[in-house]
Amino acid sequence: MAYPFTLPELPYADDALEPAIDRQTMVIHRTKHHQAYVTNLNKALESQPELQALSIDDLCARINSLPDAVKTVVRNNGGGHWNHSAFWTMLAPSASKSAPSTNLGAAINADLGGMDEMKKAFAAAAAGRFGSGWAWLIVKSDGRLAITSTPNQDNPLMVGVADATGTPILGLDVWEHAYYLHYQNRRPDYVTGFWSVVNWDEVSRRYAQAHG
Ligand code: MN3
Repeated sequence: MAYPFTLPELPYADDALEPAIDRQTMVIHRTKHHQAYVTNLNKALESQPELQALSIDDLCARINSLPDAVKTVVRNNGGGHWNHSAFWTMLAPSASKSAPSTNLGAAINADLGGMDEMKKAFAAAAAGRFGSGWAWLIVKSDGRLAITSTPNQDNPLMVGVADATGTPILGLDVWEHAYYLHYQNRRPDYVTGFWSVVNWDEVSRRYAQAHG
């Protein structure tokens, strides 16, 4: 996946995550907000042929070495494209009843004190992120799991920009555009609803890929 970047289709229907995430929020979020990140990223790279071959992962990981002319716009819009593309796949209808793999479950126990403690720490990261940003479950370079959060559209692939570095395996968008139509100011209720639509099969796949 490299330039020109395109808006991915959802792997489920627009209303498939209801009641946790409503159809109207999903439609506006993907076709307006995510589309704007894709459009602005492509526009920024028009004049940067040497960057056009890079994957979106590489653009995020190399954010600090990008030319000053495009660094900020790629950080905001490339981050936005990576984050949202991942987010859609990390969700699934609650009826799918997925569960963490044996390996991921063991790592959550060993590194984060178990599933309940992990959810508590993740919810605290989501609630504590002032303004707009993301909460993350990541695999650090030493292979251990950690919970973190980032402002705006930063993500943990961005060395020295995000407040922790690693490979995100689960993320939650806590921008108001992600929940305000349905939850208004009740971000903690949105986080609670989120757990019912986490795609643990995908999170487990990302864990296996990141952990080796
Ligand atoms: Mn968003």
